[in-house]
Amino acid sequence: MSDKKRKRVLSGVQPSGDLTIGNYIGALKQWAREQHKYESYFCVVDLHAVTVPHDPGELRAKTREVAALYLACGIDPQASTVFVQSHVPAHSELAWLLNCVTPIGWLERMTQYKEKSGKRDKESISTGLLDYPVLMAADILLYQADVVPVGDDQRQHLELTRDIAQRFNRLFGETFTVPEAMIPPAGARVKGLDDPLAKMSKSYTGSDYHAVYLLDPPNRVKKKIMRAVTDTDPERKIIFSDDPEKAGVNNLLEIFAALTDMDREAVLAHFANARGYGDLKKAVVEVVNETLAPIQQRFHELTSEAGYIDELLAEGAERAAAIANETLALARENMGFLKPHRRL
Ligand code: ATP
Ligand code: LTN
Repeated sequence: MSDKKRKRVLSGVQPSGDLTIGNYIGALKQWAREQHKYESYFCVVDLHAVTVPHDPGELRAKTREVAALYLACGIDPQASTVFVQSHVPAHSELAWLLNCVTPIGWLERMTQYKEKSGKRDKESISTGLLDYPVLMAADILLYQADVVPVGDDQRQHLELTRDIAQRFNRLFGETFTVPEAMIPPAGARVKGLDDPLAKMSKSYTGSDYHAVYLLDPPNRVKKKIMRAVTDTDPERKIIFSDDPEKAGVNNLLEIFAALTDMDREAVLAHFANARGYGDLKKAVVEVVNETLAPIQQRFHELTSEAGYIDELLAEGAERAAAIANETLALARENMGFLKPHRRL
């Protein structure tokens, strides 16, 4: 195994739509905060984005956009390695090796697979959708990552990654670091503004009022949040609560807490004198817009310089491949693959 000086972090987002404040709170905000403590790798997981039907032109555009948003949200490309998953072929190859040590029952039990394949018939879902978590395990294990910062919806995939790593190590000898998930204290599962029982998700297209996107202008942010579903509680109680009836208010409070880094007590004190849900919503509009303004400005600067992002991604892929190829070689060796040898 490679001798690491600092612990490693790896995480990724799919270029499968416009990034939401759920992606920011669950993932990017933590990445930016933690990046200097670790040797950090942040990947745009384009191979994951083709597990559901996609448009090729859109995929290319979104891949660049997501990379630019990583930087706009505070990832420092000097300190962290930013790259595109498909630029490092070791991801696909390790996924194949891991496929062959992963029982299919483990994949069939995954909640995300069950939800995404749910009501559709087997002729219309790809094998890739079932195999998605094995590719994710490859992403993580290739970098011998110690820590994986993700939203709560990825907890189960992280458990599976740990199971795969342990099984491989047991079968073929110590090869992979067994990683830990890092889930944020607030906002680990931001809910849809239109439906506070469902996860806010970038690929959901059922309503214009579901998600706030990182590139939404301030007036659109305001419109969406002011229309957010709350409840008909006659007392208009502004409280954190697991009660499904209060899910809308709880979601707004979670977003507020995550973006201000305030704990629950401080948040409740802040709203102690609020007059109804209108005040709560206005306060959330304000912090969301304050968070997004510098991100959007930086995004426009980064993307106005032609070729800058592509160059950075090419450099990132070289750095990433150096680590990934080392792990892949070890996995191949331990699994018993013959190396190619030429007679001199
Ligand atoms: P899709 O709708 O295409 O499945 P998504 O919006 O769920 O996408 P992913 O690319 O699957 O986003 O996830 C990227 C990261 O963002 C992951 O770490 C995930 O846990 C986190 N994340 C996504 N949605 C939320 C959310 N609503 N709340 C908190 N974290 C989230
Ligand atoms: N499955 C993740 C995206 C993802 C990922 C990863 C996250 C793919 N590979 C490696 C962390 C580490 C999701 O958020 N849906």
